[in-house]
Amino acid sequence: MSSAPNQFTYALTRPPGANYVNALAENPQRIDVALARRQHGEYVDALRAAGVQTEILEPNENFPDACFMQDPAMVLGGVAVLNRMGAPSRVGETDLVAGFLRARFETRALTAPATLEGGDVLNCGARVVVGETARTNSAGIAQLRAWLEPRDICVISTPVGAFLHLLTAVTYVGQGIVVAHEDFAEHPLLREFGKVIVPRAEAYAANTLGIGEYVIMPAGYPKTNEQLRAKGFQVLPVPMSEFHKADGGPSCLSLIW
Ligand code: CIR
Repeated sequence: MSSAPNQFTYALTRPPGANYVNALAENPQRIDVALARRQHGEYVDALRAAGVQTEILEPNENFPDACFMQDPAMVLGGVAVLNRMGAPSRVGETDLVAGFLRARFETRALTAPATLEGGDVLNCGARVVVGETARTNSAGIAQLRAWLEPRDICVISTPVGAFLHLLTAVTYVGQGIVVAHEDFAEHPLLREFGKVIVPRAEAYAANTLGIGEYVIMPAGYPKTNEQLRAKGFQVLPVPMSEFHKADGGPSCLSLIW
């Protein structure tokens, strides 16, 4: 297990478009797009406060979930991985970022029958844990492993159960510490980590974004916030109600490296 902090320096973000009202959601609710855009602005402010150079792309009106930039691609071990989305309505999102990444990184693209979404990839530096979910299958995990293991990144996989993505249940905030939903916290793969345990009543707060000494988390979850502060992190709470409605949290809104 790595005890290094999450040293991210650059993030790509995309504010929600007008069609964000049609985003995928397990329990659809009415979304206030104007409020979502203001919350996205506060999220970008938090990234910048944490020292991350943050690029803001144009909203995309063809893909309602395109603000969730974590899922269609990722940068791991210096390689940009172009994912193959498991959600049919999101498949074209990878093409929206492929050109940007190809111009800057050596890239690898997942191919059929693989599916893999960034929300299933827990990046702990020298170790990556990948969730097997409705969005990410064993072929996707095998392709990722073949690219990362020669770069000395160990890829481990695990079923995730009832959560949408692995990162809905647990996020890594650096320094050997995970923020884990209490129903996932005893998972054997998390045995070696320090833990912030998120009580069921604060379940949404298990998705965070750790950047160096900072953690961006949803506002309104005091028990999780307090535990993070007690571990020495500078907590940046951001109102996220309109992203919660579409099952996305702070990590989901950035393609970060
Ligand atoms: C979806 O269902 O794909 C979006 N509504 C939410 C994606 C959240 N992304 C993430 O956890 N990385």
